[in-house]
Amino acid sequence: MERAPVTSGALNESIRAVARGLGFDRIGFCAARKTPHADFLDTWLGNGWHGTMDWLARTPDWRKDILARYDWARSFIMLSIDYRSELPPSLPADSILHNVARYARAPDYHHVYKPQLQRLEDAILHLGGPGTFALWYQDTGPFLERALAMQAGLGWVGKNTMLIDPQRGSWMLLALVVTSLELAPDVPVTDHCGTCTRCLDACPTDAFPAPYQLNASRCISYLTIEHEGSIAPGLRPGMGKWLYGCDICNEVCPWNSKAPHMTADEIPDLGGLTVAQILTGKVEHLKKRIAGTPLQRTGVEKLRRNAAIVAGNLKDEKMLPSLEQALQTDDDALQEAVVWALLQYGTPSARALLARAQKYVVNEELRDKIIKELQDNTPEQKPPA
Ligand code: B12
Ligand code: SF4
Ligand code: SF4
Repeated sequence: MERAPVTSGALNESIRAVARGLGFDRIGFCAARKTPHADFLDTWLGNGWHGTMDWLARTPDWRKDILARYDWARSFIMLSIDYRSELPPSLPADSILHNVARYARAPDYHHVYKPQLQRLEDAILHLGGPGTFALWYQDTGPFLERALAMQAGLGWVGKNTMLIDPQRGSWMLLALVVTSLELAPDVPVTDHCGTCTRCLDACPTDAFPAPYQLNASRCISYLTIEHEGSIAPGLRPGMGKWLYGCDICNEVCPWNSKAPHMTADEIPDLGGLTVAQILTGKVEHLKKRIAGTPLQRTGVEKLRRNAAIVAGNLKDEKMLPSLEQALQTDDDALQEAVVWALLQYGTPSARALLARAQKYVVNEELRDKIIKELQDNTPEQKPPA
């Protein structure tokens, strides 16, 4: 096809001004070509580090090099939006927002930024003139967004694999417009991690096999949001309090001390829910409460599974009635997670509940596990004197 005319930096500045006016916090440009570490994706997929996220393995060639998908692509306009989302001090201690990753404590960003991205795409088509192509994407497109954002000067990819801005840290979401316009590229940001290893040391499930590499199938974010079915028991204790997502490798990063403080004035509707309610609430009611937030895509079933694991890790006696109620389900995966949780408590009240559980548990294997556990660990009764 015919190439769009080469443009000067003036067009960059016009696009930058429009994007800034639409509220994007960082705007950068890079060429639509393979990034230096793109081939690492093949190793990553080959190792099975994507777990059950099969959609990531569908179009690796497009992800690595967009020219394999759009032969007209010449440049990327890389964009970011800050989200830090501190919790308001008035938030009740049992609100699930304490157990939800920061980016998800708000309406789903996939919907929120659509109008601005569409307006930017329209503006680029208008500025480029006839023959220009431009398409916006956020998160779900076939792109290595962080690697591209690094090329476009938005930040560097840290050892925790996050894109980090040396001025404002990593609490940001990314988006892009791919276009046929040849735009002057920005200068990539160099690595500022130095000898630091805080994120690698802090990860509770040892999800980093090496710096800059994440085995997603061990990551709490993946386990709580994406993973289908039962979660490997060996990974459950590391999941701690996390019901949805995980922020630990961002929280510990020293570059985030520079991030702007952004506290929501109002508690989002989601904030009124508790882990106990996730376990016991009516499905239809819960669906309404999580509608429009990122939790909606994960769904009530997986959230309940996660809630049982959180209860098992926190061992809060007040959660026992909710666990008992959650046991009375025909969802095998949930029953299994609840039994696991009760076994973590190791207290007389949890054991009493397990003894009653034999009534509800229909899965033979699980029932045998409970019986064995009760037999093995019941203190011997002294014979009467
Ligand atoms: C799949 C996915 C996940 C998976 C896998 C994450 C992963 N690290 O691969 C899971 C579910 C675990 C996940 C978790 C999270 N995610 Co996510 N995720 C994605 C998604 C859709 C694709 C990522 C991908 O392609 N992974 C495959 C690997 C191979 O690619 P990569 O991580 O980009 O890795 C590159 C570098 O590490 C590099 N590399 C390898 N070796 C080396 C060596 C050196 C020296 C260098 C410089 C680079 C380098 O090679 C890779 C390719 O270039 C992107 C959106 C997108 N389309 O890009 C969002 C995205 C990366 N996620 C995002 C977020 C916010 C998160 C969470 C913080 C959410 C949360 N709080 O729970 C966590 C963070 C966990 C973490 N430490 O990464 C943001 C990141 C924003 C930022 N500031 O970086 C993105 C960009 C979404 C968005 N549009 O904003 N995510
Ligand atoms: S998000 Fe949590 S589990 Fe995943 S790599 Fe970071 S610290 Fe580890
Ligand atoms: S915690 Fe340290 S090593 Fe990890 S990303 Fe931040 S600066 Fe880099």
